[in-house]
Amino acid sequence: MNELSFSELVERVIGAEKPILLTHTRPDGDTVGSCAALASLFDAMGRRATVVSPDVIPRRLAFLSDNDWFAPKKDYPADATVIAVDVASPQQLGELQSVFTGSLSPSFMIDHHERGAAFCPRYLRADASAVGEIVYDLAVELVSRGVLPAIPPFAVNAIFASISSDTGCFKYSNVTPRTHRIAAALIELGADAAEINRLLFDVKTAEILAAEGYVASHLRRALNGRIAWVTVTDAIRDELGLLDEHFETAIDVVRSLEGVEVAMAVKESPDGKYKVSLRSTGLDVAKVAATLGGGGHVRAAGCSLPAPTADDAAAVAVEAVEAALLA
Ligand SMILES: [Mn+2]
Repeated sequence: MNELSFSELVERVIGAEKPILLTHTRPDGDTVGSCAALASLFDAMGRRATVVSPDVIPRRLAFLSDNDWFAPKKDYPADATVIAVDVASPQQLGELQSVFTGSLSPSFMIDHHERGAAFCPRYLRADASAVGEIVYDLAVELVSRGVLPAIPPFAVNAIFASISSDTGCFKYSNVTPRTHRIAAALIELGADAAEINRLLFDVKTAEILAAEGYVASHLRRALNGRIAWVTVTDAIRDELGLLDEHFETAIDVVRSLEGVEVAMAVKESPDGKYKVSLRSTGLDVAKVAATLGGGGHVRAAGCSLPAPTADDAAAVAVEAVEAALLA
């Protein structure tokens, strides 16, 4: 699969008729925010975009997705231009893999995952904290070429949200001076930074707080506390009356424990496998995840493990992390 240059990306976006934007599974603020921003840019170019997500979009992202672009569609035009956004591998398209195939196969992808697997022509910028940084450059380029008079206010906010989301509110190691420069430019353009950050990080439903409470009281540790994890099974979710989406911040609770170098959340998936999320303070967990069939970033990665129980899946992941920490 060929790698696109930035100008090739710009040409493809300008040439995209009937754009369909695909998010990745378990959609986060970057994939949703970047799709929303792109939809807004297309809208300003007089083209109606559709965003399709393989999984339900979390309610806290409703300020990005509660609009017509994200409304469910019955069928898709055969001549649509399908664009995968922040999707690192075909597996990350989930059930959309079987929908967007043949004439509806993705035309190109926009991504920032260094160890991703391209499944169509790709524009990749691994130094971007979020796909939102790329969408910002795209928006600026469309304005400077006169394709757009200005970046639409909705896109300004959605790009800010995508970057803030993937940087943990500008806290993670993926933040660069450029990340802050883009954020500053977006605030100058009118981004409501305080409100977006409040919606993304300070508002939690009672269900999410209940899930975090469960996680905080069920932490497991290994290697003198250098590794910590929690397991979340269907049975536990049922018992607590909670859904998978309520455990999205579980990994953040685990990683906040003092002394933890690698945090993991092991969650039972609908496919019967166990989805393992990994966060580290320095260890290359993308490498560890790759040995287990997954991928991601140096300090944030994941994989999906077949195992009889959550504890078995956790044991496999803990062993791999231990080996890497002691290597
Ligand atoms: Mn991302």
